[in-house]
Amino acid sequence: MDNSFYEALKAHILKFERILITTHVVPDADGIGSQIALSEALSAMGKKVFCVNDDELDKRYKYLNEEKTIHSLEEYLNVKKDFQPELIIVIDTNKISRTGIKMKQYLSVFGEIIFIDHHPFDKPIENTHYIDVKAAATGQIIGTLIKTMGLSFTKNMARGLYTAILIDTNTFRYPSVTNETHNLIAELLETGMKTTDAYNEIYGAKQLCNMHLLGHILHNCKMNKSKNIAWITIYQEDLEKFQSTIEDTHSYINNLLILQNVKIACMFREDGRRVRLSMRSHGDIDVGEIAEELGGGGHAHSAATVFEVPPGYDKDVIIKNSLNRIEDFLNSSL
Ligand SMILES: [Mn+2]
Repeated sequence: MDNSFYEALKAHILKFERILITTHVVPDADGIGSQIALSEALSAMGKKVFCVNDDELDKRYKYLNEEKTIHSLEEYLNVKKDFQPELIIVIDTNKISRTGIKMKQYLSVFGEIIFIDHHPFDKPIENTHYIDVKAAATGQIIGTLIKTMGLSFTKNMARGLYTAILIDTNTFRYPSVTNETHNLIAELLETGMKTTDAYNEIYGAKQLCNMHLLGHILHNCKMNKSKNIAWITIYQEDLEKFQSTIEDTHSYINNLLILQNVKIACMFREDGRRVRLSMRSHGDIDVGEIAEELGGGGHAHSAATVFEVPPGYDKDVIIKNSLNRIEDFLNSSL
């Protein structure tokens, strides 16, 4: 994105003194790391900033929030005192509805809202939606914005932004990774931040039971006849048997992309009366498109949706039907 994008974004934000930064519900490291880095940058410029999310952070992301920069909405309402935001910044999503039910309701009284995001959006509104779909992560946009503000990165900002980009690119594996991404990473590392700290926190904190669950799930991995779609299914009973939670299975899908000729990888996860579907793809296959058709959304190479399972319906039938639609979609894309 050209410089004018960042200059406009910077000018927009710096008009305000009291700023609230939020992200999508069930936030990932891109949202959280971006919130932390932007909040530190704006505080350094003398702004009063609160980072507020619909819910508490998942335990696996707590290490990013050592300084307790991010509050749940409930916590924030208790500690904010007379703080009244003049500007709301929504990060890593472009719809207010994605901030969560409680957050959306709280934000509904504020007029000045901007979105900083890299997800595709049909009708971005000028001066409201600062969207760069080419950015590998929202963390990359925030990193460039901080540089545009003339600030130097701190180690804490670097860890947040590095983790944001690491997670959103599946450890630098997606085609969204460019020279701009790596140039920014180089600057982040100049702060003395250790790549292994981020990597080990995110990927290296598994329990043995979780390793056994991964083995069990991958053992049951399936492919279609053409061997270009691979999928795994994780049922509630698997989680119970291996004393794991649905959060532990977050990155399992990435293992499927190493299969020869695979174009789309799918992971179905049973979550109460829902089935969560995550998809990854190689090459020109845009799984964001099929995810949208199935009621969800995402990027070209990483997308997701959720199916509600009505009473009396069989989850496996829902899985089979969606696989058929994904296969039709793939055949029409090849
Ligand atoms: Mn993102």
